[in-house]
Order: sequence, then C-alpha cells, then structure tokens
Amino acid sequence: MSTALAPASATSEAARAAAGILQDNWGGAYTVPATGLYPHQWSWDSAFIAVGLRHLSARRAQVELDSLLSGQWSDGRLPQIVYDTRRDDDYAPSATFWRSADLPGSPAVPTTGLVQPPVHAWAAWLVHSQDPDESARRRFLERAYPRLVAWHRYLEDRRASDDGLVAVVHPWESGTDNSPLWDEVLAGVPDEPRAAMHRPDLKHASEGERPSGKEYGKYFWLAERYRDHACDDADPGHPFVVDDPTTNALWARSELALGDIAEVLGLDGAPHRSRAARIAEALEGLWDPDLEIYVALDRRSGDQVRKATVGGLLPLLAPGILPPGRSDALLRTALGPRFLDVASTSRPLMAPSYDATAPDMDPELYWRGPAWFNMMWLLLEGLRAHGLDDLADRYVEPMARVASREGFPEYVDPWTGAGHGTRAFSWTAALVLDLVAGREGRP
Ligand code: 2M8
Repeated sequence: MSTALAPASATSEAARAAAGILQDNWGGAYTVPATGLYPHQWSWDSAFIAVGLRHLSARRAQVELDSLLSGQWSDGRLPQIVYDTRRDDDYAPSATFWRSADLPGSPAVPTTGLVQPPVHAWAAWLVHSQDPDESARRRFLERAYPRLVAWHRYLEDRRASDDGLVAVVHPWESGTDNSPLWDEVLAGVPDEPRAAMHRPDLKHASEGERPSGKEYGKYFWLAERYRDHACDDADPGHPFVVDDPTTNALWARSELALGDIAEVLGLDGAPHRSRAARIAEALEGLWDPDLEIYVALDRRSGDQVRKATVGGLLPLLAPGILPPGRSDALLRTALGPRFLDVASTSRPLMAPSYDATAPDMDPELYWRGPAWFNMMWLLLEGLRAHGLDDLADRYVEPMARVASREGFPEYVDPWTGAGHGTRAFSWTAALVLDLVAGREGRP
C-alpha cells in the first residue's frame, strides 16, 4: 500500500529519497540501520523502521517486526542485535564475541544478550493500524502479541526492581550509548577488556563523532562481564545497573499499545493499562524538580544522575497517566532553552539530545548533543499527545529538508542541520517518511 504524496514538494522529494534508502538497506526480511556501520538487525531500529515502512508496504513492515521477534530468547528478551554472520568482521562486538548459542535460552539465530528500549509493541500497533485488513489476513497481531507480552514480562520480572522501574545493564541498552547520563556510573567501570578490541565503526564515522577509546573499553568490559555471567540479570556484582528514562517511558507507552492490541484480539486490555499507570507512577522516582525533567538513577548508589537529556522528556508520550502538573512542567522544559527553545530567534531545527545550556554539550558528538530523528519523532508524538499538533507540524518540513540535503544522516547539528555519523541511515529515512505521510493525512 503506498501513500499518496503531494507532487514535487520538498517533502515529497524527501519521502521519495527516504523510500529509496529503505529499499537499498532492505535485506529480504529486515532492514539494516546502515549498510557499512551497522550491518545487522538492531532492535529498536527495526521498530522505528517498521513505523516508516508501513507507508510503503504494510506487509514489509510486518515482516520487519516478525523477523526481529524471531530472535527472541526463551526468557522473553528481545536482543539488541540479531547478527548476519556473513558480516561478522564488519562490526564489533560480533556474533563470535557473544557466542549466544552457548547461552541458555538463546534462539536459533546468533544475537547479543543485551536489549534495547521497548518501542516494539507501539510500533506493532502502528503497523497494524496502517492496514488492519492486511494485518488480520496475515494474523500479524496474533503472532506478535504473545511475543510482545513475553518481552514486557522479561522486563518486569528480570529488570524491574522494587522501585517499579526497568534498569539497563549496559549503555548500549539505552540506545543513547555515550549519553552524559552514564558518565558517573561508568567512572567506576574498568576500561580494559580482556580480549583485544577492534573498532570497525571508525571506518564509517570520524573519531570526533563516536565514543572515545576509553568509553569503548568500558563498553566491551561490561559486555564481557554480562556474557560471562551467562547474560543472567541476577548478577549482584554487575557495576552498571541504571534506571533509564527513555527505556521506562517507552515501556509505559508500549504497555498502552499492548492494551489496544489485546482489545483488537478480543482480550482484556485493562491489565496493560493498569501496568502503564504503575510505570508512570514509578517514574516519579526519576523526576528532578529543579531541572523539571526525568533523569536517570544509579541503582547501586541509589543516587539520581541529574542531567537533562531528550529522553527525559519522553514521559510526554503517556499524558493521561502522569501526575497532575507533570505534563505542564515537562512541556515547559521541552519548549524552553534546554531543548526546542521556541521563544528564541536562534532556536534549533530539532531538539538536541543533551541540554543545550550545559557547558559540555557538543553538537557533533553522538549522544552528547546532536539531534536525532528518532528522538525528535518521539518528542513530536509527545507534543501531539498534548494537542500541540500545529507546533509539531511546523517541524516536519525543515526536518525533511535537512534529512534530504544531508543524505539522511544518523544525527545532525541541532542548529545548522549539518549531518554527522553515517549517511543513508534507515530510521532517519523511515521517520521522515512517517512525518511527511502523517502531515499529509495520518491514516
Ligand atoms: C548505536 O549503537 C550501537 C550499539 O548498539 C553502536 O554504537 O555501535 C546507537 O545509536 C543505537 O541507538 C542504535 O540502535 C544503533 C544502530 O543504529 O547504533
């Protein structure tokens, strides 16, 4: 099913180019995030990609999610990466590093043992809603729902603590790898892994745009430790256990989507909605009243990490279940000088990933300042959830123009739009496609 796009406008040109990128990055059952830098299937990338793909082919979007779900472990976890072993030398850590076949409960396909933020149930709902007939014909939700429920159960049973929030055990799990939120916790993590570390990523993006060697050393050390403890979440000595605002906000949003899916399947959606409300309540433990944003919490020390990142705005996605006053305060932060700065003449084109007023904000360095299309898409959804559609619509054309001008980059300077990281990046293409299709008539 194709979406009719207005001819010859800048946005329809961008949508056409985006469709071409998704075609080039499609491997038959899933879409790689980028053919050079990220040559495997990534978890939350696939979810964002499916959201865009549904405008080109609802069926292909379903196949994208089906193929990710086939990498599920028996404990319910959805892995961060499902590997293409033909490309094992092209990305590190590789399938050979994880040796998932040796780990209990791993699937038939090689994967990492880590996870990524749970945006999948919401993506499945959006894919279904695009073409409910095709979805019913292919029994898409019947297949996806039990797997998505098992995924959320894994999060609740294995990753949530008494505070009711899910923890990440590695910065890669947050999807915001070198975010300033992790600096303090990482300070106590050794930076020399046992095995030699190689960095194929530096062939595809410059050093100043990627995490440092020291950070990579810590990432590998943590991954080795998690793997060597059989990816068992009950490792009391694991030094990185952090409640992440992005993961928890998306968990709440996806629980709401599970409620919708359950009802389409003739099941009871209420338990999912109650769980979403409980997550929203638990998120209060991450609320920083001075910064007026949700922050991270180091489970080991019990301390909050008091830094404003774009992920801290994502509880905007669950407006009905936040405590009174939270939405207003969050909107103040989102629209204020740290992020969209709407009242200023020098406002950014897109929200930075990290507080624009922080002295260590770097507009070119990965998750420490640049704007990302997935985060901006989520933020715009959050604005729409608060009835701010006109404001959200105003960002669509500039975002489409920048994406197209810069070759669909991984991330951009929030003010100039200059592209950074790899190009022809799938979720940039997919989400631009979704934004354009949404503005021209959301299904
Ligand atoms: C980035 O993370 C990977 C590790 O998962 C990496 O740096 O090698 C992040 O931007 C993450 O959010 C994303 O899912 C992944 C693939 O696009 O790349």
